[in-house]
Amino acid sequence: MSKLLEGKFALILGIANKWSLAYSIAQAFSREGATLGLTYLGERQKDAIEELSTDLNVSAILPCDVTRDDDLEALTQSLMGLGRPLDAVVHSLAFANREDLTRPFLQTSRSGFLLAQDVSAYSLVAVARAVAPAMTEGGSLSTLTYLGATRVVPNYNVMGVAKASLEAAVRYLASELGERQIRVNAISAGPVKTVSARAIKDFSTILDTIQARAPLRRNTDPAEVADAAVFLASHLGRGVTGNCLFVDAGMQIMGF
Ligand code: IMJ
Repeated sequence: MSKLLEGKFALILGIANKWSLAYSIAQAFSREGATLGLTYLGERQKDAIEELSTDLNVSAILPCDVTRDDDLEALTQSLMGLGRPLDAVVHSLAFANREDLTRPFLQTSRSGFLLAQDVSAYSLVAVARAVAPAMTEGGSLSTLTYLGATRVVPNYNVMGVAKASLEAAVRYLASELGERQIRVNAISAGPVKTVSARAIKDFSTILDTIQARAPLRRNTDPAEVADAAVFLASHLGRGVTGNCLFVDAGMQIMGF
């Protein structure tokens, strides 16, 4: 079978370690023939990403702290200097202060709220603006979201509000970038045991509940999320923009 991303160049932001959804996505993109650019945050992630990239088809590893405009400007310059159009971008980043994911939402500070919005939602807008000039032949921008954007999930709190903002940003960006044939979508993944999720109180109980109640009676495999990202980045996804695709074993449809 021919590969779905053969000849495409994709940028993936958000690999921190081998459990990252961004890493599963990078593996699936490589399998489908894409050449990858990866970004990292800080020196610790640089080493991790260099090690992980050895069995991937990686042509560029670039620093990018999405809260720094300088980094984003440098990202644009690096991409423009590669001499080939960028076809796909995956944004798989989020951060909130840990105490804002344990205290009551009512106690969220202004600075904690703004930090979550900056890293987890505004960053999509900033990344879209930084990468669009390199997407000269159109392309696909996908981000990762979670059910807590639209439903109340215990402890998700300030991240839920940030994901709501992210999902709205997907629609506004899709509307504006459509004329350049750039599609913008979100993938709403069911809970996956990443390092981000392990820190969460009662995470095992959440996974058990999904296994018992989700239509597919199991949890979400990162490889399923990655394959949905392949679809969106590929020719097969050409008619899909401004959308949120749930890859969650069906959990999202359940009322009880
Ligand atoms: C996060 C918090 C509460 C409940 C949660 C999650 N559930 C799931 C997550 C049910 C699945 C994971 N998730 C979808 C996230 O978006 C996580 C974001 C996150 C996690 C941390 C932990 C460590 C930290 N800051 C964080 N910022 C964002 O210091």
